[in-house]
Amino acid sequence: MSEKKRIIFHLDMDHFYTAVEEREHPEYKGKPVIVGADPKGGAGRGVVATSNYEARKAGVKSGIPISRAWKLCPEAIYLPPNFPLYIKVSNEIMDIARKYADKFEQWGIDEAFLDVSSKVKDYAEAEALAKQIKHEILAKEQLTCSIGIGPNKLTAKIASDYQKPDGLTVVKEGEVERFLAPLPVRKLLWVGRKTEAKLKALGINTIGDLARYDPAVLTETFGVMGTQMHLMARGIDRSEVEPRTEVKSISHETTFEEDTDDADTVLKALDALSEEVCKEALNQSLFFKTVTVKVRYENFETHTRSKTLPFMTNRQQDLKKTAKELLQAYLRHDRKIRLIGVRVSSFVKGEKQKTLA
Ligand code: TTP
Ligand code: CA
Repeated sequence: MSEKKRIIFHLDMDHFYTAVEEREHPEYKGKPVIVGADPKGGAGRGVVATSNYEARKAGVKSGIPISRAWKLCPEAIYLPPNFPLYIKVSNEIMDIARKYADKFEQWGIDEAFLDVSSKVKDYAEAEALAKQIKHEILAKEQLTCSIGIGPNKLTAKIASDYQKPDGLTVVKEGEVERFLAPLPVRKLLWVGRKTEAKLKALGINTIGDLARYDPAVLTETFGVMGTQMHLMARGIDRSEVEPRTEVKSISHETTFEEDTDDADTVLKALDALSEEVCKEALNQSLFFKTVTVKVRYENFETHTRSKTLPFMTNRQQDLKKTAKELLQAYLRHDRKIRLIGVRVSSFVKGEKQKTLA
């Protein structure tokens, strides 16, 4: 049975939070801009959410401590995140993109997959359509995005990242393996730093190295993930663009003013985070099943633990209890904690009236 040919887009906004800030404040244009925790003159303890390309040139990127950003780029404009604004802009962009697709899947705040298979008859038409989407977003929102086009989600996602900012990369069916081969394995979805190190130890650096590797050995070493990785390296991905509730997870985290091993302080902060997360889930009428806590110790060693509940909930007491259970193992007298976080996921969209529980 021959499979139906698909054409998939992945759209990703360029340096999203800082791009929105630059749009709102044209005087920031051309200067390094960093959105994240308060740097407090170098003593701040949170992290960078994102930075514009000028700040990236100085080495400042998402996730690094804000104190490090301050060292690298003290002259940057530092801004706290304005989530309500980013969410509003995100919704407007998604509404623009959605209408071009047969099937649409929002992925995070500033990314989306579009299945446009029935809208275009070949890759030339696909490219023209992508230009039209980019044009409409620029005209209406004064923001640029990068779009990747390919025969599946995996290829489209990697292609959107290939030329940034304001990029458009087309990878036709039949060109996928050649496109992927020279890229580092890290570019494959789900390949984290630990897996990357293990692959390097096997002499696998590029996606091409992985594609040529004996799949039996990969499966033996990495289990199901090894089989999956080998398929991905060959550009094979049959997953569908799935319309779903836009939000995949809701999370909040906090960095303590001082590293602490005081259980009361940590648990109090954990309760406050659980309350914030629950409020957001309620606002969006979402019920969750999976709870994850994150702990970062003073030496930056970071752990996460999750639990999937046997029921859907959006009640504060359920989240508080589960988060506490998960965190217990990390409360130790010999180790101080720097940061904790709470995340909920596995959502189901609820009826409005049920959310008042
Ligand atoms: P990304 O799409 O990963 O990054 P970006 O849009 O800032 O930059 P790029 O041009 O490379 O796509 O994330 C989208 C937004 O999500 C980003 O603007 C800020 C937020 N974010 C965080 O808050 N923390 C993080 O660690 C990351 C990676 C992103
Ligand atoms: Ca982005």
